[in-house]
Amino acid sequence: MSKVALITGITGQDGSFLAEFLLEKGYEVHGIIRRSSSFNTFRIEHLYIDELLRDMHSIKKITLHYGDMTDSTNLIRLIKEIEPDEIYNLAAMSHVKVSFEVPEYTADTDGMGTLRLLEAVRFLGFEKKTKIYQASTSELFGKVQEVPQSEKTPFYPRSPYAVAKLYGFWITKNYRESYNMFAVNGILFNHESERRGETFVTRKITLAVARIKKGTQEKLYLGNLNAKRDWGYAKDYVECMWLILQHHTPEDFVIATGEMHSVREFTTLAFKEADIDLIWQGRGIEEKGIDKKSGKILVEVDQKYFRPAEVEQLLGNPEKARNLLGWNPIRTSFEQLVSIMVKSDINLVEREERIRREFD
Ligand code: NDP
Ligand code: GDR
Repeated sequence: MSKVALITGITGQDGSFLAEFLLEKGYEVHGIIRRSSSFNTFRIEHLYIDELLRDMHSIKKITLHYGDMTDSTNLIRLIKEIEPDEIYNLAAMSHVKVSFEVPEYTADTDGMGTLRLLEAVRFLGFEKKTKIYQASTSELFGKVQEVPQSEKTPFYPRSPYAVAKLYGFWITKNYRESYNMFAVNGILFNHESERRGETFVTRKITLAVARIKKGTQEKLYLGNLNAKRDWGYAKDYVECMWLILQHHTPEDFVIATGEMHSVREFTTLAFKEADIDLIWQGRGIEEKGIDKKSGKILVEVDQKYFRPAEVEQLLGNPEKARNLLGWNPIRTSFEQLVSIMVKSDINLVEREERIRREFD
């Protein structure tokens, strides 16, 4: 009998990689998707299009269900039907800056949503059957109290998103301690990929680099170039989610590379990957990234991308995961990550251009 997994947020970056990973492991995978006026399943299309093939070869098994983290009866009904061995709670309003615009919705989805899920499992009497992974975040550390940050570092959230996730973290731990549930937090530092949402800084940069290279965009506007992050590759990180649930005791883990780079460094490297050498001139809001060869200004700073409260730097200490889970923190290096993303976006822009020309 194959194990059954339920993934909330299956249409997101991590959900799509995790679904692939679990299918490879022979799991029967269920995912919750939201009703949307336009397609939101492009990251997992290749998995459920295989449904016909799956029946022929009886290998892959993925089933999608409509639902929402704000709807507790829906969650109860789905969990009752699916009877999952493992739940991965990845659904969230995950954009830090946007959370300042929609704080109440963020609290409802990211904070209360986690409670609804835990409570559904408890209400159905699945405490002993169903393990729960909660997608916690390095944003919990926010205004950092020590460097690098580990499982023992105190939290200081700096956005409505991080405060909502703080509730998610503690309620997961509380249900573990109160009801003896296998409910655990993966405190994941930033992880990126060619499937990253286009408004997160790394993807915004790599897509702009590809468009500038191909001549379909003039400039890239960014916010805080000095912000530093511990950036890993999402495909490597989903394995950790699974490993955390396979560990013999329910424990929380920090997942990070242990390396930190600035937004400016990421930008310079991304342009370099497209054979454009950037030089930086000016300071603060006046800073500009200039093409060394042509002298053209390619990057400017725009105040609108700054946050009301910023997390200046995050650097994780992945020692516990390395020692207890056998996790190799840097499977894909920073340079490889930037290269994967730029190459993928150059291919994407070329494809878009070909299609546009065909229909012109
Ligand atoms: P994405 O933003 O790419 O995906 C978020 C997913 O949540 C999407 O499938 C989205 O659906 C779904 N979702 C949003 N709101 C709701 C709701 N109300 N009900 C049901 N589903 C909803 O995030 P990532 O894949 O990058 O991240 C996965 C999780 O990990 C998130 O919880 C995030 O906060 C957390 N995290 C991410 C890190 C990272 O660096 N990527 C680091 C640490 C934590 P739709 O497609 O319809 O919008
Ligand atoms: P983050 O990711 O806030 O760390 O949250 P994001 O890529 O949005 O920002 C990283 C840093 O870059 C700075 N920045 C910009 N950010 C964006 N989005 N757009 C810009 O133009 C820009 N210019 C500079 C930001 O100020 C910030 O300091 C991500 C999300 O995936 C969360 O869900 C997750 O919990 C954390 O990572 C870990």
